[in-house]
Amino acid sequence: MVKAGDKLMNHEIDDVDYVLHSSMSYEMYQRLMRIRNHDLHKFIAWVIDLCKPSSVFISTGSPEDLGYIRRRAIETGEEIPLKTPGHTVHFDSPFDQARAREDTAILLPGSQRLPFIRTKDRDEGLREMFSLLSGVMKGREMLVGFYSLGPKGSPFSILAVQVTDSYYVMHSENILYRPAYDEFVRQGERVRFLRFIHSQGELNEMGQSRNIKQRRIYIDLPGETVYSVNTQYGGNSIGLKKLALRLTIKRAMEEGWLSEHMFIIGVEGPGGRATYFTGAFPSMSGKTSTAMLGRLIGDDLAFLRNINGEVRAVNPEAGVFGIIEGINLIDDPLIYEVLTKPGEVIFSNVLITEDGDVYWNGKGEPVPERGINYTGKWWKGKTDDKGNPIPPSHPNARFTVSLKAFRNLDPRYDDPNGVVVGGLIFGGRDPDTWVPVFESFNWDHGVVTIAASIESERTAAVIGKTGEREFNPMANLDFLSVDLGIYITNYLKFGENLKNPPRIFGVNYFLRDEQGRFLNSKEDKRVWLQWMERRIHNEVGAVKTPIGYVPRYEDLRRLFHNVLGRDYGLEDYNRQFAIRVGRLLNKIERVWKIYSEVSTTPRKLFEVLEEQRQRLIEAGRLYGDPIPPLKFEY
Ligand code: SPV
Ligand code: MN
Repeated sequence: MVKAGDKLMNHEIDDVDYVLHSSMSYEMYQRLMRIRNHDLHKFIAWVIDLCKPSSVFISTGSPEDLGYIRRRAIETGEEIPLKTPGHTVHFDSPFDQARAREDTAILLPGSQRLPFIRTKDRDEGLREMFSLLSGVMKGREMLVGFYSLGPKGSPFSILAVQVTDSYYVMHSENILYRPAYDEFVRQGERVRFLRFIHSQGELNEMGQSRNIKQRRIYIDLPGETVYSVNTQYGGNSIGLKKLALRLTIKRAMEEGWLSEHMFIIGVEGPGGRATYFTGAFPSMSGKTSTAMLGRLIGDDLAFLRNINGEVRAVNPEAGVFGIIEGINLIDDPLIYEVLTKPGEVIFSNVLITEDGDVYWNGKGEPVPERGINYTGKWWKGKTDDKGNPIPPSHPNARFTVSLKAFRNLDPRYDDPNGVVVGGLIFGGRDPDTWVPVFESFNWDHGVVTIAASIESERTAAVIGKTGEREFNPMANLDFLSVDLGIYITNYLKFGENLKNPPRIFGVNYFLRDEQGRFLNSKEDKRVWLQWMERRIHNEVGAVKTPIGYVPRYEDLRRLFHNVLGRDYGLEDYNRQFAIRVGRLLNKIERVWKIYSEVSTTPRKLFEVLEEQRQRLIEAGRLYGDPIPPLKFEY
């Protein structure tokens, strides 16, 4: 067992130069030395000393270096090339197909605890981690990559270093993030950077992490370091994605901005104008499909800052790690095109067909008879140990691709000043409570009753049973690294200093009737987006209800005609937009209870919830339950 002394904990090591010199080629050493930052040198030497790689590759992000990583990913079998040029497939272990909540923890000193967040004693966690990482890279090459979260040279952006022994992980990051070796060289001693250390650990004969029981993902806030071991699934291994989010949320709290689990899109309104929205949805709840309806800036993460009284946003990422299940030519033509044309795409956990192509669940083609998937050889009717059918691809199978591959990319996706945000959208899988689209009365009301109150049925993006209703404020709960009450307080404060705060909207694509049938079709969200776009420009009125502003029937009827070319019946409107008083009151009760157990919850939250409760009770007394929206028009 490695002893975790202070030196080890603080990434300190003697003989930095000797370690660096003796563990890598002169060429690699020079690449590292070109960055004049002693902290960085110390850190790299420290990881080498701990993980004992047999060689080290320092990536400058040049086309040759990117090509080297792509080639090695194939040579080592981490990725399998397909017949379409640029396409490869990576397989994770059957037990490593999604984010592993149980194995992920924020390290905190002593017995500190945070509500809803898995925490672990820092000393204990680091000791365990160092022992798992000790010598883990023997016989392997250690890869070091430099990236910028956000456009290079932007006031929003944060630099990061990834160390990994997986070519697949680095290949993914080369697609998903902006290479920034030159930025490190330019900033030298001034660089403050996030640190990510990953090892896939021992592999089985299929090249999958074998020691899943020892899978650990530990987030060390003071050192701005995340450790990840014995896992390959992107959400656990790609440091700059959800692991970095824990660190950037912490920084955002300290500096008064927002680091969010949100897409950023431009929605085209009349005359071709673009109005920018961010959108937060729990994974697999319509986020990507909504993002694709606009001009794309980002599909998953956003940094939001108050710049001169306006909210501006940038995407820390430069690519998409998206869910592939159900993507087909009819419903998602833009993504389908990207996934079927030649170009750099990493598929993960899909089926490789006999002719070297890919198949995924819901591709809109006949299911192949056989192929290869994450369980090895696959055939129609294959079952697991418990006799459950194994589908061709995993429900959380993914694709990794550059944003530049998308035809609907917004021209301002790399703007260092970001785009002005007109509206924030929040949604979840809610069968019976929220209406399909509505707008809050103001910032605080939206933050509290919409964003901080999201509940959603669990999906396959997380290991565990699907379908259960889970509380998921801002769709960001899985990634919180700070106390929930403080996170909410920061959100409310952020709104105080805005000259023209963005509107806050709630959406719900999953409303069902008593028989479990969806009340809306998939394409209805196009109409909701157009309604929100018009609201921001004060071009449509609304019905004032106890939960906020709801669309007027005549506006929706017009929009359904213009956007989808179809009728929208009054009956549908009344059913979809009914105010479900009892259910809404129950929801307030659930949310109230949760926050009342968080000691740092701002008083404002309870005030806003209480006002909403009173409005609902009063409306119920006057009009019963549910209340057709027309009742509120007078
Ligand atoms: C999500 O599950 O929210 C994702 C993929 O975007 S992951 O990287 O696993 O978080
Ligand atoms: Mn996500």
